Amino acid sequence: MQEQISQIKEKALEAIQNAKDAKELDEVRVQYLGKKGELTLILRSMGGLSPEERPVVGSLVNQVRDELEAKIEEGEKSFANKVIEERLATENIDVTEPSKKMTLGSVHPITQVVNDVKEIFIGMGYQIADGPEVELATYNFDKLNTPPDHPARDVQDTFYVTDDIVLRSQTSPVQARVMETQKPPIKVICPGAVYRSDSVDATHSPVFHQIEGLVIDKNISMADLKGTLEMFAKKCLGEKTQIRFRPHHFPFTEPSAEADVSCFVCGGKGCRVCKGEGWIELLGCGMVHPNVLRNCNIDPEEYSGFAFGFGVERIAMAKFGIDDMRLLYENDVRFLKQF
Ligand code: 2U9
Repeated sequence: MQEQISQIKEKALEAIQNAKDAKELDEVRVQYLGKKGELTLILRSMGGLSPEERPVVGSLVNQVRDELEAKIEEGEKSFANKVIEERLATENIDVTEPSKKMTLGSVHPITQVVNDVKEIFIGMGYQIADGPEVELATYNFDKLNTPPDHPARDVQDTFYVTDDIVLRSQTSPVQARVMETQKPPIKVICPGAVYRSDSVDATHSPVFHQIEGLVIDKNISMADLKGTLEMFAKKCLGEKTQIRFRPHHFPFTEPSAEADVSCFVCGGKGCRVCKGEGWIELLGCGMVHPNVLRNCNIDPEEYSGFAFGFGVERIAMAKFGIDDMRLLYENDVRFLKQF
């Protein structure tokens, strides 16, 4: 039997030597070392050997199997290297070949306005704050001096999740949360999506974007508000931009105002964008109501502040000459890539 094993070994080594590729090598492995391979059959037939012969033959078969496996592995490595070498010799990369054309996206007009506004206010020392879009009614309304019977709280206007939880209708609750957790001086702007129960048309959407700002410190006055917003208007819409304030009413500010800017398209002469007025409504603003300060644990005897807010879509539409808000949400790249 030992003679037979050494003949199998010689035959197998020769077959390994003559294998032309990895496939032939694998066939050799199956023929000698596979389940029904010649060497495996020897192991299986060892039952007929005497107890003295069995360990000797067993050890020899294992030795030959290890040797053949090592040779086969060596052969496999050599064939794998050959494949790589062949590829390296025949394939080459043409670094001068033009790359595949990629379609580049563009920054959405709403994001462009948000980014511009953020940059301007960061330049004036403001921080950016955000908060939940699903908000407690207390933060969206009560703390902002908007009582339970106020029309803005009607189910016709606001989306209610439960009696006490709403989709925020403004980003003001973010500022209320900032006031509760930070000590003055506070200078923040809060950009984000807000929700109102409006039907979709050219100038309304149930989801739109707002940016609100808040400044709280000692001795903050209406003069600070006017100076800040004038500077913002010039930086955002051009140095020639004029700003004017009209009295208004908001529950969370007193006094309150709306601010218009001279039309940045016609410079105030009257055109399609300003509808012949020469002025474009920009934002709402005012001095933070003492009740709001108290509701957010800030002493109105020690501190005062101003706040403002505007809709991002309205600014984007005026700035880019877009006459239908729905275009901003359709995400048609042919429209978006113009900006
Ligand atoms: C706190 C106190 C006061 C934020 C303000 C406005 C005026 C305003 C609207 C304009 C159009 C939003 O997009 S719009 O619907 N906003 O006119 N917002 S003052 O006042 C605050 C905010 C937070 C704690």
